[in-house]
Amino acid sequence: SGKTALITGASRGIGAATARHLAASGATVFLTARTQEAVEPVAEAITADGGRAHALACDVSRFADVEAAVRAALAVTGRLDILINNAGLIEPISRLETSDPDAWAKVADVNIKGVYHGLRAAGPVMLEQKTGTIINLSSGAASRPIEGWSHYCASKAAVLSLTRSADLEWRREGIRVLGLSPGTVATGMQASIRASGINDYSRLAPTAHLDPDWVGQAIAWLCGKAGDAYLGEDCSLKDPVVRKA
Ligand code: NJP
Repeated sequence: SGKTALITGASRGIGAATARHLAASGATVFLTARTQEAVEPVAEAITADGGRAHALACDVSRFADVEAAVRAALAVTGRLDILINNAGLIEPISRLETSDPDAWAKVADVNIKGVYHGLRAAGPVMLEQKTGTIINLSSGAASRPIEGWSHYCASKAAVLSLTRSADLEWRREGIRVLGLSPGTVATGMQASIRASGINDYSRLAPTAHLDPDWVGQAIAWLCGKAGDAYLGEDCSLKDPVVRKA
């Protein structure tokens, strides 16, 4: 495709699968995670398969890290076409009355501020290019409470709200901002949810889990669609409050 893509949280799970599929479609991919060691093997495997991949350390809860990752991509290819704001976490899972305020805030730092940091760092570059696609990983948990998940549910609702704000401000400028809520995906995140034991998952058959590879494929497919292809998730976008030019 000749495009440049930055994927946060690409050391495993949905992010790693997305990086593989974007690279297979011809994009140069920049994979990020908190440590270089965690993300390097994924980038190396993509390169071994004939793709163009770079590994970067980037903690999305720190704006300077995210800005540096965007600058690193620009230094190599001179552009940024795709940003996948995928990094996220749910631990620790805990009912509100016993939750640790610092741990609760950490989930907000990564899941909410991390997405904002991606938008803030990539937005000016894409606005200058007048083209770009940003996909933010939200969750079905955005619209329904799950016991012990208050931090995660609140953070993913915020991701949808941020997605709407960015889409409202930037769609006319040629930038698509999409929110994706994939459902239950068989990754390390699901393993840690089950290990917490707080929710009863006994009624959920293992086949109900999506393969992260399918989700990565779907994300890469969305990124390959023409710039005016748009996937909305909320009819409230029909009547956006738009600042008069
Ligand atoms: O998660 P997992 P998934 N800065 O745990 C990274 C959403 N989602 O693939 O630094 C930067 O396998 C971490 O890297 P490392 C979900 O909420 C999931 O399941 O090496 N990166 C790793 O690469 C999340 O937003 C399901 O630990 C940070 C990655 O994030 C996204 O999909 C359902 C970081 C997490 O890999 C990916 O989830 C759904 C930080 N501070 C939405 N902290 C599902 N799995 O069922 C963590 O609807 N990472």
